[in-house]
This record gives sequence, C-alpha cells and structure tokens, in this order.
Amino acid sequence: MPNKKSPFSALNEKPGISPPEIINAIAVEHIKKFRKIQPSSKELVEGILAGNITALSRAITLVESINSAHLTKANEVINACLPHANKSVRIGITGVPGVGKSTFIEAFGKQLTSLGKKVAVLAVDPSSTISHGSILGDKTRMEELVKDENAFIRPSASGETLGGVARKTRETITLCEAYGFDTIIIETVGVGQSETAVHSMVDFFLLLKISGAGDELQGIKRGIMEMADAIVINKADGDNIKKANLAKVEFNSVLHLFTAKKSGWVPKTSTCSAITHQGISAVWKTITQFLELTKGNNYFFEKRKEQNQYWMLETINEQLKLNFYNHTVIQQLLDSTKKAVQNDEISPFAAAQLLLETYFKK
Ligand SMILES: Nc1nc2c(ncn2[C@@H]2O[C@H](COP(=O)(O)OP(=O)(O)OP(=O)(O)O)[C@@H](O)[C@H]2O)c(=O)[nH]1
Ligand SMILES: [Mg+2]
Repeated sequence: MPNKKSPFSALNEKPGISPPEIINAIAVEHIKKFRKIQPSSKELVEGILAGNITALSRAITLVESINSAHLTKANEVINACLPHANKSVRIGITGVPGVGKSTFIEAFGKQLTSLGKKVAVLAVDPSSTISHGSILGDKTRMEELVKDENAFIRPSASGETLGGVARKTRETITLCEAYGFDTIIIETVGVGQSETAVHSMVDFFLLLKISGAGDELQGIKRGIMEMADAIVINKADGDNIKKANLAKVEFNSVLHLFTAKKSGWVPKTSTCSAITHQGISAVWKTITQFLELTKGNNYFFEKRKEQNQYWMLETINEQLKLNFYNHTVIQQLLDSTKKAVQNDEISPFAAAQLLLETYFKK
C-alpha cells in the first residue's frame, strides 16, 4: 500500500529512470569485440599473407577443429592460401623416442635461421590424443628456437585417427608456406605408421639413429630405412664418437642393399651431435645436394603432384570412414552386430556387408 503520509518515506517509489544510452554502447562494443575473436576466412587469409602470426595460429586452430562449420571455413582459408604455398622445402624427421629428435631440431633449426631461413616445426603424433601432445608438447628441448622470431613451433594436432592427425598437419603446411615459412620440419616418432604418413607429405625424409650396444641392425624396421634419404647417427659426442662412426659404416652398407631410388638420389649416412652441433651443418648441405639433384631431374615436382593426389584419396577414405561410424543407424547396429560376429552367428564378411548396405541405403 502506498504511504500517503509523507513524500519522504522510504516506501515512496521514485519515478523510473530509463537506462542510460551508455549501456547499449557497451553492449555493442562487446559484440564487436567478440566478432573480432572470430575473424572471417577473408580476414584470416589477409592476415596470413601479411605475416600476422596470430592469424596463422588461428587458422591452424580452425583446421584442427572438428566442428563442421569450422571445416567449411578452414577449407576456404586453405584454398585461398594454396596459390601462395608450395615454395618451401619440407623435411620429415623420425626416430625412436629418446634418439634426440627435439634436441636435433633445436640445433638444426637454429642453424637454418642463422642462414636467414624461416622455419616452421610441426609434428605428427598419433599418441597425442591420449597424452595431449607428447611430441613438442613441452618445447623444453627447443628453448632457443621457441624464442627465435624466424621460427614457429606448433605441437601435433590431436585426433581420433592417425589419418585425421596427418591430414591436419598436411593442411597446416599449406598455411605455414603461405605465411612465408620456407623450411618446414615435421617431426614424428618412429614407432608405428606415422612415418609413412609423414613420408607422404615431405620432400626429404631423415631417419635419426643412435649407436647402440650389440647388433646395430636389430629391431630396425626395413621399411623405414628404405624410405630414408639420409640416416644421421646422433649423439656422436664424448665416448660415443667411435661407436657412432662404426654404426655409420654399418648403416651405409645396409643402405646399399636396397633398390635404387626413383629420385636418383643415393641415401647418405652421417654422424652428428645435437649437443655439440658437430655434423649439423653437414645435414643441411646434404639436403641442398638432394634438392639440386631432384629439382634438376624434375623428381621433386612430380613427387609433390603425386603426394597431392595421395592426400585427396586419403581425405576421401578418412571422411567416408568418419561418416560411416558417426551415422546414427550404424552406431545403433554396430554393437549388436559385433556380438553376433563374436558368437559365430554371422560371418565377419557378411556382417560387414550388411552394415555397409544399411549405410548406403540410408
Ligand atoms: N650426449 C648427447 N645427448 C643427446 C643428444 N641429443 C639429445 N640428447 C639427449 O637425449 C635425450 C632425449 O632427447 P630428445 O631430444 O628429447 O629426444 P626425442 O627423440 O625428441 O624424444 P621423444 O620426444 O621422447 O621422442 C635428452 O636427454 C637429450 O639431452 C646428443 O647429441 N648427445
Ligand atoms: Mg621430442
């Protein structure tokens, strides 16, 4: 009930005040800022081409996203970047955990930037889904390179499959090249299938090894050695120098057993120390010789064309697989069909056929 006794009573309401204009202006500013956080694909492309590192990082994040709206936008950015890409040398580096890949890349990367090169370091690490980026995750072995303004280090994308992770790295190469990086280094761990994926996106493939006790050739996957354009024996320092030299001779004789490469290149073996930097500049020299030879005989360009076709087919395979397993009907049927196969109620082939037919009829 209104108090009629006194106009000064606290129970008397004052006439309403309309909200000041400023509130709306703040809201507008806020919305504008938010829009800035989500730049358009055109803005991203312009940023990348102008050498804006934030734009590059954002575009890579877009490429790595699993959101389908982001996928469309990422494709727009990549397509616009394509004409500006391709002018680089792509180097793959593999080796078992602990061989010194990160330490080597730190020394090698610094060597390259001292030559005036702009270096991007990427990674393909299929285990990163579980460990959230073990390769390059901490960057502690690349303290100097991280600080170098001519270097860019990006940890591995994560994903459910190696194919997915590899595709994202492949697309990141395009973005980095459009930005102006002329040397792309891709690190991968030498256990499993990731070397094959990296081999299919690089010009030069380097296998890092260490001399070990016992038979040097034990446990080396022949396939990886066959892919290598150079085998570099790391940790050739201190007491290890002699052993490293012996390992070099041994690897060299094995390399000669393989069939000649289509590139005409004869793989090289050498030793180095990522810590003392012995043999690091020689690795770049080897790569320069490789480029001279393969650009001269056109192999370099032909291989890139082949790799592009490979990545188109890989992307189709990957996408079909994803669509299949994400389809609601398949998701409903998959568990029961798996059980039926386990209990010998249906053959694995008939079961697969049934699921595929269901999928394609959808
Ligand atoms: N003596 C010596 N030690 C080295 C050399 N290079 C690397 N190391 C050491 O070897 C260990 C492993 O080096 P990393 O660079 O982390 O090896 P990585 O291959 O990147 O290992 P992952 O990332 O786990 O696959 C570290 O303790 C390094 O200090 C070298 O040239 N000489
Ligand atoms: Mg490492």
